[in-house]
Amino acid sequence: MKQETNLKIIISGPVGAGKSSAIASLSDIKPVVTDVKASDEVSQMKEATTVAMDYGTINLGEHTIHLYGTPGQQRFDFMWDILSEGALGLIVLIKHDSPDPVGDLKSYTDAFAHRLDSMPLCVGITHTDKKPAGSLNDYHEVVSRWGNVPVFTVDGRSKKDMNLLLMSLLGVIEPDIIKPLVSNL
Ligand SMILES: Nc1nc2c(ncn2[C@@H]2O[C@H](COP(=O)(O)OP(=O)(O)OP(=O)(O)O)[C@@H](O)[C@H]2O)c(=O)[nH]1
Ligand SMILES: [Mg+2]
Repeated sequence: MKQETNLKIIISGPVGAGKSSAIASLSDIKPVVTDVKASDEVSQMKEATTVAMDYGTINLGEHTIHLYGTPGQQRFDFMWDILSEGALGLIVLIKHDSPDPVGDLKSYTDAFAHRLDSMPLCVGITHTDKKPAGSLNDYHEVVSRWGNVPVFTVDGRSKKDMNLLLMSLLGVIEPDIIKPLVSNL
């Protein structure tokens, strides 16, 4: 009998990058969300923000991918490490139309740096429909210390885009399991 495997993937990145949207578009189950009405400066940007985590799953036969989204806000950063325990890969989503998106990628990858020597990383640049991305070189440069890290423009609301990004990560972790995902494209 084939061994069932559970793969834990983390999605992190700043407020409004599209982490909750991404988990909702990828998950086979209704995602678990912990969004609450935003207070403070976040309320000027969006109505609700994640305070603990998002959770969704993708069933791939004998493999189950467990997706955990972190809160974007820095004040909940204690959750980032708790959620990352045992994770096999990290997706960082960056909101391209923010004031300093390259700086955001630096600070979010720095926060996970202690895990990134053993945990593959990929990067999704969102909101490029609002502000065209042009070259992604500046983003690539930030993550070059971890080797050939995939950096794609994605829309967090698009299952197709998010599947592609997830596949680029899983291709590094478990190349065999991405076949069923290809049929979702
Ligand atoms: N225009 C545009 N909107 C997007 C994109 N990705 C996500 N959104 C929207 O951006 C808003 C914020 O998305 P969320 O998924 O709540 O962001 P989050 O990263 O979970 O944010 P926090 O939980 O507050 O950290 C939602 O209205 C999404 O529908 C994108 O690529 N382009
Ligand atoms: Mg969220």
